[in-house]
Amino acid sequence: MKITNIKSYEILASGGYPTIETRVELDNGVFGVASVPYGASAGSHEATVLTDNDKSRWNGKGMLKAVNNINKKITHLIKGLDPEDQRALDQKMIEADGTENKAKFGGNAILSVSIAVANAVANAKKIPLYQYIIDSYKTSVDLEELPQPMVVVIEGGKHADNTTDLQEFCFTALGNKSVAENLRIIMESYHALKNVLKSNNLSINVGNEGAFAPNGIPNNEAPFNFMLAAIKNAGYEPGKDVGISIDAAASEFFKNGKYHLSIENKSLNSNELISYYENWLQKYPIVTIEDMLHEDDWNAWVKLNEVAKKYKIELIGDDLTVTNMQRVQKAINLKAISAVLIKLNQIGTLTETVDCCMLARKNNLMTTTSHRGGGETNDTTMVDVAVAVGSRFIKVGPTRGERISKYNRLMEIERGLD
Ligand code: 2PG
Ligand code: MG
Repeated sequence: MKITNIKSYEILASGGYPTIETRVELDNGVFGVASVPYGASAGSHEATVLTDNDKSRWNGKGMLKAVNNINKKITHLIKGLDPEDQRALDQKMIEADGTENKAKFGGNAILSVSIAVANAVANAKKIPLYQYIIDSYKTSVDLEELPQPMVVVIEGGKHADNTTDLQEFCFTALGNKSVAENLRIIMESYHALKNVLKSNNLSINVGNEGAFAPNGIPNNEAPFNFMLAAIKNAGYEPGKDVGISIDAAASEFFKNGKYHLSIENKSLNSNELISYYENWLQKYPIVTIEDMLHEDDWNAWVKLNEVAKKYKIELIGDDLTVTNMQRVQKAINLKAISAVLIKLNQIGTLTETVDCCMLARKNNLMTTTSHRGGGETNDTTMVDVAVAVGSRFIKVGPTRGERISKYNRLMEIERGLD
């Protein structure tokens, strides 16, 4: 096979601003399409999301520069090449970009080509994308154990207004039920949460990821109690049927060496913040905690990881590790985490994403593959990647088309249709 044509263009992402979609065509007439998301609380070590900065369109958030980089530069680079050599293609784009963080072409540009090529090959071979990833990277994963849902049900931080300082509270699947069963149990609990919030006089508006964003919530601990009540009201047992995961996205409330919890009027140093969290780890059925500290507060991460281990809770790096092998390796060396969040657009190629997952697995770190809060699309590549690398969870919001497309894809895979 040969790559014959590449075409990129702007489409709308879930936040109402553009993102890019790319269509790669092969000499046999088969094509693959991919669109890429971006974050609202992106880590500063992530691959660049190249935007135009041209204030005359989309408030500067247009993506024509990235589109042109594909149509004019990347096309020349990879036209005529063998699409099955994904590693070489990705390497070629990385080298031609030549920067640490894909600032020249844009991580958004490079990733959309990378996954569109993979989709094209999977289509040509008439196999599901996850199967193609398993075959071409030899991930040797056990398909009996699919990733399970980690559903964001309350969101705050940068994803909503006037609500918790912490960014996400999730219902996480427990036990060895099917994806469809776990999703039903979690979504019934999510619907019960609506009534719990209402009866506490809180709004049931939703934030960026389709989770409730209760305006005026009194403190950062309140969501735990609302969530426990919701699980019970739905007829399930917290800690047995459904667990809780949280993502503080703490880099967002860290300023001048302190963590500022604005709804509680508190400013804490790293040690004080760890004690503040430990109180919750003791009390609630928490399964995972993520980005509880600033993305470069390495020493504090090491301390928190020891605390989390005491309670058998997984500590996930997200902004800390940004799906980047160097940062994940550093975290492994320091024993700063026990798990890694995986987002393709944090690093910008399929190959680097899969390599990062394999590095995590070799070192017994569990992975969770995640959606993005800034602008998502209906693209479901993240789900196929999660399946192909054996992620334990996928983290995705509970409502809105661009979120449920992920769960529907996972259930489609579970049904064995694709
Ligand atoms: C996160 C993500 C997704 P964002 O921090 O895990 O929920 O948020 O995409 O805004 O970085
Ligand atoms: Mg996060």
